[in-house]
Amino acid sequence: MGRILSGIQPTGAPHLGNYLGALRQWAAMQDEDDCFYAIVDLHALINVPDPDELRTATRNVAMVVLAAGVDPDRCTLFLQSHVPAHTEMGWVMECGVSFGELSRMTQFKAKAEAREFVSAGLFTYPALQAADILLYQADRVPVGDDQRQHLELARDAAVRFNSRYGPLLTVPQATLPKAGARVMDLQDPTSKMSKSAISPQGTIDLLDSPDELARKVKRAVTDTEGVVRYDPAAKPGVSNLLDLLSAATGEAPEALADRYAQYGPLKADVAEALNELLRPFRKRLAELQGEPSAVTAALALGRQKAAAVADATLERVRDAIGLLPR
Ligand code: ATP
Ligand code: LTN
Repeated sequence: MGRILSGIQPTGAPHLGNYLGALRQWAAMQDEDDCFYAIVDLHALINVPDPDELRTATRNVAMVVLAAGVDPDRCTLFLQSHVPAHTEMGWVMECGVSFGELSRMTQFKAKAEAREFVSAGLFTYPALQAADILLYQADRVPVGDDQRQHLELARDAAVRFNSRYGPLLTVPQATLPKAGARVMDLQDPTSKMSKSAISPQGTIDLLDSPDELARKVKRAVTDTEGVVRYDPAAKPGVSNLLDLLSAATGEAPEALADRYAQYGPLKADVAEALNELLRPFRKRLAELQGEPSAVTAALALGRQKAAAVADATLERVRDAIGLLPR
């Protein structure tokens, strides 16, 4: 049994990329591994969200995670801010990674460029992420492709810590799904599907109705060649549709491509397969919407389980680096 940790931010509405890249793996791993899943509300502060929106987003994301099949009795689901050890370990990590390392993070560069107010938190964010992971001594971290570089930093931070202070922290590994690790925007298939996309038509919200989903897939940008072929570089739109079908059916995108002569029928099948895939998710979500107290109870239980593990690691870290006992 391995130790797993992953996180999702409570910013905006979760989308199909979050589901295929992360949440689906989260649910699948909980039977075989000891899983810790954090809703990283402290990370969301880097965007300076409106307080009411943050509260709503946090509850909604928790509900979506539960609807995706994450079961609070078989894993630990918690809010990052409920376990103060994250902030303390975050500072330790900030002092253990370099300015140069953080400056090389491509996500920082991309996000900093796109906004006027660049918070210091946006810059140090990967150090807090490393803290999230290392506090739980995670062996594996199920994430989408966009998180690879942050995971490398967490690994480097663990290796450096261990060589300075002794072998205390587990060096984690990223686990990417076979299909769906990088779902692209339907309107701009060279960018990843994102909560912060310019056109909402390019992002499939997990709260979209089946009809809305089908409409967005039908309007997905393709190309004028009119040939169905899997070639992500030359045909990003069509290849993204094939990747989605592959993620939903488990078949290889190249093999799926051979079955279609036109874009219309491919789109129809993608929409149908995705709606079928999301059917159990939507059913559970509707149930949970009727019982918000289930979410509160899950998070209260998770907080206790998470704090026990995180606090134990933090005490050892404090001692190793030379802080006096409290
Ligand atoms: P934003 O889209 O605003 O940049 P985000 O959705 O990437 O935010 P999170 O909510 O923290 O940020 O992501 C949760 C998980 O979803 C992470 O493991 C991330 O790798 C994964 N993920 C995000 N976008 C995609 C995508 N387009 N394809 C596959 N996985 C994704
Ligand atoms: N950076 C991640 C969210 C995140 C995370 C983590 C993922 C914060 N802490 C720990 C895995 C493990 C994101 O933006 N998707």
